[in-house]
Amino acid sequence: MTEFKRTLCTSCDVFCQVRAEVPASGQVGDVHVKASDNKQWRANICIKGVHAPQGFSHPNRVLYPLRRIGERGSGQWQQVSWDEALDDIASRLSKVIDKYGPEAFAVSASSSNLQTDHGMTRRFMNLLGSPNWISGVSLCMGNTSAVNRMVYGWYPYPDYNQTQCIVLFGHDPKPHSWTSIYNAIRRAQDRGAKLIVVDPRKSESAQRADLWLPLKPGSDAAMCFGWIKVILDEELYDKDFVARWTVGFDDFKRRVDEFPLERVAQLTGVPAELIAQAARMYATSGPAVIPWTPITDQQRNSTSAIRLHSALRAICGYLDVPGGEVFHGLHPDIICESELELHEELPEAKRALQLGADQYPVFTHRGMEPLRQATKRVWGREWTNLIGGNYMAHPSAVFRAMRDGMPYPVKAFFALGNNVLMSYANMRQTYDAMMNQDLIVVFEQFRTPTAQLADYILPGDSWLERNALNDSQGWLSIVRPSQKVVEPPGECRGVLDIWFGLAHRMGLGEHFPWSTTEELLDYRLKRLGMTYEEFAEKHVYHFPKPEFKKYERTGFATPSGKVELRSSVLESLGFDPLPYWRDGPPRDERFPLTMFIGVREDEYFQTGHRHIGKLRKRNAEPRFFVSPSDAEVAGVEHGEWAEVVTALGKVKARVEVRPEMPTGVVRVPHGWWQPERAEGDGSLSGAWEFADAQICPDDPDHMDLEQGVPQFKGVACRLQAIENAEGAK
Ligand SMILES: Nc1nc2c(c(=O)[nH]1)N[C@H]1C(S)=C(S)[C@@H](COP(=O)(O)OP(=O)(O)OC[C@H]3O[C@@H](n4cnc5c(=O)[nH]c(N)nc54)[C@H](O)[C@@H]3O)O[C@H]1N2
Ligand SMILES: Nc1nc2c(c(=O)[nH]1)N[C@H]1C(S)=C(S)[C@@H](COP(=O)(O)OP(=O)(O)OC[C@H]3O[C@@H](n4cnc5c(=O)[nH]c(N)nc54)[C@H](O)[C@@H]3O)O[C@H]1N2
Ligand code: SF4
Ligand SMILES: [Mo]
Repeated sequence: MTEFKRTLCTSCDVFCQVRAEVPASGQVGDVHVKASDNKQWRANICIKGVHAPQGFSHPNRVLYPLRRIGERGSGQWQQVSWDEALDDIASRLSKVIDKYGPEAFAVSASSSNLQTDHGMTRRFMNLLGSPNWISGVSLCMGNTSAVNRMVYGWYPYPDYNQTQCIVLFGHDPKPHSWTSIYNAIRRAQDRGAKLIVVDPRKSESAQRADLWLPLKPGSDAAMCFGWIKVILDEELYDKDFVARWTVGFDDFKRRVDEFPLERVAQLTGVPAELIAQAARMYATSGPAVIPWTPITDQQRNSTSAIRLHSALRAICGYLDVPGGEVFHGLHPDIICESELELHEELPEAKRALQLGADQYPVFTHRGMEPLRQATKRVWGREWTNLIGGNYMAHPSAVFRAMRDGMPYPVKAFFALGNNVLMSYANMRQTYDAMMNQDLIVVFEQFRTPTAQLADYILPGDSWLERNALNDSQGWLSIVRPSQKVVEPPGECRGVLDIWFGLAHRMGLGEHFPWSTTEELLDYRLKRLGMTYEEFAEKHVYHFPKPEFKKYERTGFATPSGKVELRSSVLESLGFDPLPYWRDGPPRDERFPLTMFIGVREDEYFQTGHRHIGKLRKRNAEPRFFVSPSDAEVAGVEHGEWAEVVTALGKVKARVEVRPEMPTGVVRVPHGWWQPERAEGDGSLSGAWEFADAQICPDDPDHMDLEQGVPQFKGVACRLQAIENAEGAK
């Protein structure tokens, strides 16, 4: 009889539950991945999930630990055993620490690592004494969680099943992009919920929306001010909630009054009447939700925009109510990752050394410190790390310390399931930073451009080859098991083998009393009195009884215990306590257009998957989307190779003339390189031609003030034919 396992797909970061057929051969390439038949969770699956086995059985997969033997980046490797690799890594890491201190050790981790490391990366670093952990979640949801906590102490999740109105600020889930959210939105619309889409482009979601607001890229914060102005002026807000549960309303209202609709219309390019209509729809349709969106995570006014989303939820009374946005809290009976991370073990003096916290504190230890007591009061723990997005160092500051040794040297760097070089702003800086390291370890499945610069590549297992538990990194109190389907090929292993192996070699063994992933999973479940195996057999998901309006019992986890429309935390960090609008940066006539990075591609997750034949066939090359008139002005034709240039650099792709693109706006794709290209020729397999990170600036003018997130939406650029390019290759 055919055996199926219940597995969570982590080929992207929405973690659909799928059914995987166990193959007789035991080979990952023979696994069939199918939609789950679980009625309550509904069937969610996309082409990346279906073709994952093809990706994991690809001949280029790294199956054994590799040690660099030539120059860094030369593509010359020697296969070594895990023991040899870990012995040498432990010895070289110890040398760096002896010479420069533990803070000279930095780690960059992705969502796939966050899903599988059960807090062990932070645990190892905290015990060692390094605060310099960074992640792509600093510009995707992790930072949203940090800002949300400053307003009302936690990060809520939309109740799609009962909501009456959904507002998408740019976020554009599609059948093959964040499939489970796409399906949840469709179901909500089918039962009559309204959909409002705020997007410069008529996206797929915009085409299905009741209202579409085509704003200028980067103007989301201004748009929110407009909505709130209407809601306050027309008294559409929840006065009782505001009176009882918010602080700073009068100051907040005065700030909002600086945004009459004519001004907002001018800042956003959307007619005042349409803005007012959307605001009324949001405030009066019944409980409404503004799902998380990466758009406001990646803007120059990011902190203000996220705070204004939070304020909208609060003043309309949509927090922690059915159909609104719900505070899940932590699962009471499962040992959470925050508990395992041991942030309390990192000495105060080391926390103070966290890179970038002086300038951009929001998601760092310094930014989170004022919330510690309140978090304990409401959620029972001083240290809670939501979406892995709290207590992080600032990425650009870490790369500068790696490159320049300032304010102190960082000389050992680990990249865990993260194509670092291509996944932050300013790729040249990241490259220079990596070239100045004594030790680079990359934990990967493939020889990505980042891995090509490593001293060691350690081969990682895949989601079909491991057991795991998932609670969406603390966002949900719903815990789901993910069952191993086949044994990993070659010597691929989980990330825990790295930390357990290094801890034992570096004198931290007593803090890592587990020898396998399963032992750690058993430990996490011990309060339920079940082993992992029993749990995974018995439960598709496990959650405590939902409770709404928990704040009536506990208050909010902010210093005042209320929703802080005027933020005491941001004020204590030296920032404007109210949300604001910051104009600029000044226009430069060399760059007449505006670009945004985004519109995720169905076939790939971020920088990955381009080696999978069936997917690559559907989508072979990177594409700019351009309006017909901009293509004409730039003198480029549909289908031709062209460049987008910003003040920082340039990137190459084919021109795709698209009628839905607004004039003046260019879409640049994220994450392109060519895995089929040999390594070692200096091109980093095409990353130097195609990676968007080359044109994303991280200077203060292009960064948000409080978090320092780079502006990926709304950067000045020009589009040009390749022949005319200055310094073209
Ligand atoms: N320039 C730029 N930077 C960005 C973005 C952008 O648009 N432009 N987007 C940002 C966003 S929204 C996000 S979410 C982040 C995403 O950042 P990440 O989630 O880190 O995504 P990638 O950088 O593509 O790296 C994923 C790598 O992990 C490897 N991998 C996948 N699964 C596993 C696994 O199970 N084990 C191991 N060991 N390795 C695995 C893949 O081969 C791939 O190389 O990037 C952010 N950074
Ligand atoms: N297939 C696939 N699915 C994915 C991913 C993937 O790589 N591949 N990545 C996942 C991840 S990590 C993320 S973060 C999400 C991202 O996916 P989405 O949340 O959908 O975001 P994007 O694709 O970056 O851009 C979506 C929309 O934002 C609009 N936009 C551009 N600039 C602005 C602006 O300034 N304001 C507003 N309001 N809108 C703007 C664009 O026109 C576009 O329609 O997708 C997830 N889903
Ligand atoms: S949307 Fe696709 S890639 Fe993402 S978790 Fe679901 S099946 Fe996997
Ligand atoms: Mo993301």
